[in-house]
Amino acid sequence: MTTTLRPGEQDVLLVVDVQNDFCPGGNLPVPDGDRIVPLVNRLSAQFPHVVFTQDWHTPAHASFASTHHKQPFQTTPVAYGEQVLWPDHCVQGTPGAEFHRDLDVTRAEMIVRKGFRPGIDSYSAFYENDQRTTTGLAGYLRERGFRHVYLCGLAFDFCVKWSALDARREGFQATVIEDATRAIDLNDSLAAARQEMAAAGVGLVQSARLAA
Ligand code: VGL
Ligand code: ZN
Repeated sequence: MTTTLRPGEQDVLLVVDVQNDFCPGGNLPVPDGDRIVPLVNRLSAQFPHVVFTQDWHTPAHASFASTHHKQPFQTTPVAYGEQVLWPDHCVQGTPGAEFHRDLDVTRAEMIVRKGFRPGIDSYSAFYENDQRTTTGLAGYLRERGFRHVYLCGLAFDFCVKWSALDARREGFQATVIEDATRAIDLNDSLAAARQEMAAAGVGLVQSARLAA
């Protein structure tokens, strides 16, 4: 028998990148990305505290294939390692960067924007891809007294994974609510993400575990 999880004052729900460009019809669609929206809304009503992230790139961002005159989904070496080159997505101020229209953000206590430095990508809500430039989220969460970060959103194998790993690195407990995520699954990135998260002590639960 598994126990029911009852989110309390030390728990925060982190809703990652539920934006138009990551949904079908967007520029970097995650398969069925929009299907999680009703569940994410339900979860954000269940948690006493909710934080959202928003991928928020400059035009001609370094993570865009077009910037390098390359095809999307290739990788290229950059100062901080290998960078996957993505289709242009979540450009600041464009419709693709907006939250999905049905996403309920009314209970957002904080919205973290990331990836706004032209030369560096940021998958994680905590650190940009150089793993040193901070978004300030860890300090915010600590100052608020949170101990346990629950994650949902898009995409499981990129921004959710990196955020969960960095939450652990920053000393938080981290649990991904799996059915409230969807994956891109590029070159087996889904299986790799599961392994990396398990090795880092990131928990994986289904939303049914949470008290209604
Ligand atoms: C994401 C690729 C590029 C994500 C963001 O939200 O998972 N993936 N930018
Ligand atoms: Zn991005």
